[in-house]
Amino acid sequence: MILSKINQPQDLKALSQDELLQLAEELRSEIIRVCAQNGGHLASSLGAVELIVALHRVFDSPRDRLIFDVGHQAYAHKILTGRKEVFHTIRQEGGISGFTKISESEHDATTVGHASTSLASALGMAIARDTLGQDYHIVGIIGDGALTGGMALAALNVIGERKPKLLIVLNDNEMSISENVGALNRYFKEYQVKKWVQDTQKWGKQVLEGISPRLFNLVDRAKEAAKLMLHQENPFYAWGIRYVGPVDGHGLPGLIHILEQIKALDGPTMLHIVTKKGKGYGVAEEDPIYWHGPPGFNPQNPQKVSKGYSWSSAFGDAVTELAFQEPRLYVITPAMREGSGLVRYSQTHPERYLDTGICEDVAATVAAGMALRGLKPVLAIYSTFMQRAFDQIVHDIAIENIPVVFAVDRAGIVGGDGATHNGVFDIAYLRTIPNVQIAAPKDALELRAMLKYAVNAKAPIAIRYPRDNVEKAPEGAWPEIEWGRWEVLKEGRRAYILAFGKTLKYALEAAQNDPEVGVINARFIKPLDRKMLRWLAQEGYKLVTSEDHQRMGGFGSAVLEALNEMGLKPDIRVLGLPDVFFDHGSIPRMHRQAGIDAEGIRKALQEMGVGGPVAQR
Ligand code: HTL
Ligand code: MG
Repeated sequence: MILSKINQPQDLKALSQDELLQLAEELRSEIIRVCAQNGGHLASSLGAVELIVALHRVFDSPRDRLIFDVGHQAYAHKILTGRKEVFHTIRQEGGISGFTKISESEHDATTVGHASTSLASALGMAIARDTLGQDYHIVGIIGDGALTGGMALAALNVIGERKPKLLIVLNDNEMSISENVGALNRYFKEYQVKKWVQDTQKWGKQVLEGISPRLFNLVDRAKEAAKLMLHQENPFYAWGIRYVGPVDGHGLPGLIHILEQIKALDGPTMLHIVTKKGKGYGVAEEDPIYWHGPPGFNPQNPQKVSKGYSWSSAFGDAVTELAFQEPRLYVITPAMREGSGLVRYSQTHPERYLDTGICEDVAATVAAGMALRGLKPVLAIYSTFMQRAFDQIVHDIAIENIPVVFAVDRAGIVGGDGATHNGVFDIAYLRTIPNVQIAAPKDALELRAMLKYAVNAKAPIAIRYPRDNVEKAPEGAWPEIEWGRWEVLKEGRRAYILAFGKTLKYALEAAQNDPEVGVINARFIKPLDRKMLRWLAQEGYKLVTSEDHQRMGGFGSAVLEALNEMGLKPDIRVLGLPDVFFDHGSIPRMHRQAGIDAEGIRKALQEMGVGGPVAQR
């Protein structure tokens, strides 16, 4: 085992070429072994193994800064930078993060999880280095998917103007989570790769000669050739960025050689490498979409497992059906077709489906444009990624009350992906925006009712639901919903729990067999059901609100504000997530820790003198 000898990246410097090749294979096995146990971003990390070995061989981390985009492809980097003993804890509670994280290792240049940040971070660091008169290398590593994001493209614009010494590695596997989209992607795929340019510029020749001519062709694999382009017509030249590539991202010796050459260059350089997502693991190469981020599996006999019927599937089924009734309905996804449950929709209604790439901001304003000109846009978006579209929601949508429907998925704590992916701010930031309405269904049937209402409404409406499974609703069922009205699920003599979405099940558990405690499905978060709230307060019921969302500024805050405005002062406790970031781990355990589960609700009731603890009943 070579890996047993590697504790720090410097240990790579002494390895022979054969040992480096063996190390890459050992890293692959370790990544597969641990992903089989814990689940994780398998295919992306397998595709970046040679790149990461080459980078650590040529550069000198942590002095040199390696900046990964998203951070989900950096597993080999984690193993090589002192974390091999804890690698098996990845994404588990108390274990290491599934992404790069500053507080976890000095080798992690940034804390990430969201896409398209690496180039801006690299630029900032390069400016800091140059301003402070320091001397080290900065490498931004960005996927072809992440390069579809406006942040990345806007950063290139500044990089091309300021021209700091900086290496950008474009790790192009032609895949985002699903097939990558966009004109730049098409350019790489169709035009540039076909166009054979063997530049005769001086150093280009040197580079060419140095590369073992590995046989490689992206478009026509039968055509064997080593490909290196150093080409003036490349679009990055227009930006003032030197472009080298495309080169084989799995040819380790060639990669090391070319990185050594580029290292000496001044100004910004983009090295375009072509990789295969899932490289080295048959099933992942064949189906990189499923194996992008699978749950655990048997490494000897890797099978796809059904993750059950999720809220995302419930949304996907509903919107697919609704689109038959609503010919102007149009669905937009910012690069999350699978995660948002839209595979079936995209096949059933391809003419009313748009994947914008990883750019939630653009997706939101595109939706606004569609709505202004007669379509009924539904933007399927994760709560955490919607943070990227805050200003677009304010400025392009809400000011003129433009009817865009937001299907907000992964609302609440998400588990293994951790702090970067938790969807725990959306209520707080949406509810302060005038005109925006927020609803949260209790089940798949209510989701259908809300969706149908929202698609025909004259206002921006967000419908939020969690990362969880849900019972399937009957096809063809489109119940009416009384918009803005809460629903009493269980009557109580002395107290009511106000909950919605995921915390409703905790509320029902907390109230079970206790005639004193009732439960209200507070499915409208904005506007609140003030009528019912007034009645509850005036009747003297004690109230507990509970939400899988930050307590600050969330649903409970909204209830307190409304009571205050109405001059009512019931005995009330507000439960929600505390003012900290929750890392990766088990969702139920984090809910327990935050005190929003049945136990926590029970405890709050007890403090108000209602009922006993769950265990005693
Ligand atoms: N939107 C934003 C702002 N950030 C993220 N991370 C996503 C959506 C979701 N997402 C990923 S990984 C990924 C997406 C869209 C695809 C990235 O493709 P890329 O890398 O080509 O950059 P590859 O997987 O190696 O091909 C995660 O949330 C992990
Ligand atoms: Mg990719």
